[in-house]
Amino acid sequence: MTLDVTAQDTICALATPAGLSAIAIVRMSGPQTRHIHDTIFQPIHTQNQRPHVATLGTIIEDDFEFDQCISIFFPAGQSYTAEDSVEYHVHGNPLIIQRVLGLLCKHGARPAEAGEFTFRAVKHGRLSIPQAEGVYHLIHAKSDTIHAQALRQLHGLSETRLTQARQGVVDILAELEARLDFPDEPIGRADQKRIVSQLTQMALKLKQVSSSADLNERLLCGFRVVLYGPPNAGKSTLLNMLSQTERAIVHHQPGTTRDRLDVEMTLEGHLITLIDVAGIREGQDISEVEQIGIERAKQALEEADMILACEPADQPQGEHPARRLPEPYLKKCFFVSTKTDLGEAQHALSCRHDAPEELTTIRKHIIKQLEAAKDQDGDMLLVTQREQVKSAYESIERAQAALSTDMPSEIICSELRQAGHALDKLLGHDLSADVIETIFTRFCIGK
Ligand SMILES: Nc1nc2c(ncn2[C@@H]2O[C@H](COP(=O)(O)OP(=O)(O)O)[C@@H](O)[C@H]2O)c(=O)[nH]1
Ligand SMILES: [Mg+2]
Repeated sequence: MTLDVTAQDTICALATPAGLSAIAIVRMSGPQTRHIHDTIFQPIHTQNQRPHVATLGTIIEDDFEFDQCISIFFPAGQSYTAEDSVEYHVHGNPLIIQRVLGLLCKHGARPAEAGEFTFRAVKHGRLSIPQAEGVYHLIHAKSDTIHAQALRQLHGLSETRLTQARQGVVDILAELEARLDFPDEPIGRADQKRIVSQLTQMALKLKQVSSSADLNERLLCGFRVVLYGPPNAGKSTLLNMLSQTERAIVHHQPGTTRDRLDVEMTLEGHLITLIDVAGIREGQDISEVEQIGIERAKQALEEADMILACEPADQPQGEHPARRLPEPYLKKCFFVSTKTDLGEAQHALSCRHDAPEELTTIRKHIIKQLEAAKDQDGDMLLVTQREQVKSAYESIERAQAALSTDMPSEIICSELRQAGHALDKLLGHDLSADVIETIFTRFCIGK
């Protein structure tokens, strides 16, 4: 589906889940809303429905009553989409819902595409893209962390670093362009040293947002913890204990786990995905199926945010397969002694399948790693359009290089404009208008 940026028509959709419910909400938005609403809705206690006020009435056509319901009318400029909009709180019978939607369409509305109400809110400047993504995550959040972030984002609180960087772009562009465009005005020379330091700050802010976005996306999908080790180390047992489920098959026969198993759980409000995989071993007697399982286990490491390397206390302490992993993986490893009731524990983290306090230690450790991995100042940003942020900081870095090598101002301005446009795509502002305004207010050009 592609949403039509130029769409001027009126859309309608069910805003609540399909199926039976006490109340269902049908929404409509667009220029024909007022007309369609006046045609099909008759208030019961009043002649004139007031905006934003829940009003009891009937949905009626040709004397046929569809439902008695509440409607709320939001005039253009004061609605979610910025267009005339209305909500009908009808009785939640699919038959009624279909009839109401059918009636709206008969009078000129059309069924909305998925996400189209929020898309219109962005198109009309009511929401920035990060705010719209906040709305998405508010609906889809599976953990307290993401829920809290979604709200911050909806309120626009997570855009600080982006808006600060953009403001920097506007200010510097105004300074440089004022001198280019109005050479006869007595503006003086630009303070090159200050601009370089400003650019450094801006590039840093954007780099932080861009690099944190990767990890934040991980937090969104669940911080991934892979249980890794030899067969029969108690990995599947540990997964069941941590997730308090019986999802993984546990058996004394080595090689029981073959397919990868992902189990989602929340830990102190964070979404965690525990990943159980086949045990790693080498030898002639490995079947083809077991070998495929081992390969999948190794592949799972590529996605791991943390590797719980399980080292069984009851097996001869040879070299643990995790110790042979390349450095980037090794850094993510935490060695846990498992089956500690059967032998000497080797590591600070240990686990016996019936020892809750040891499991608590492991849980705390996972949280510690997750907290350490999060964006340090906590100002995470959940955006799918990360390439805009990346492209903005790359342009700023090029502008900085151009300035340091005394390139003409035109080149620096062109890079800054690219950075500004990339940020505008996210934040929905108008760079040119802001630069012109800044030039005229700051430098009093033309007086
Ligand atoms: N005594 C003891 N046995 C355990 C412990 N953890 C797991 N086991 C047993 O070890 C065997 C292998 O466990 P499993 O979780 O399937 O190991 P995996 O191959 O690493 O997934 C099973 O018979 C488990 O019951 C433990 O802490 N103590
Ligand atoms: Mg297993």
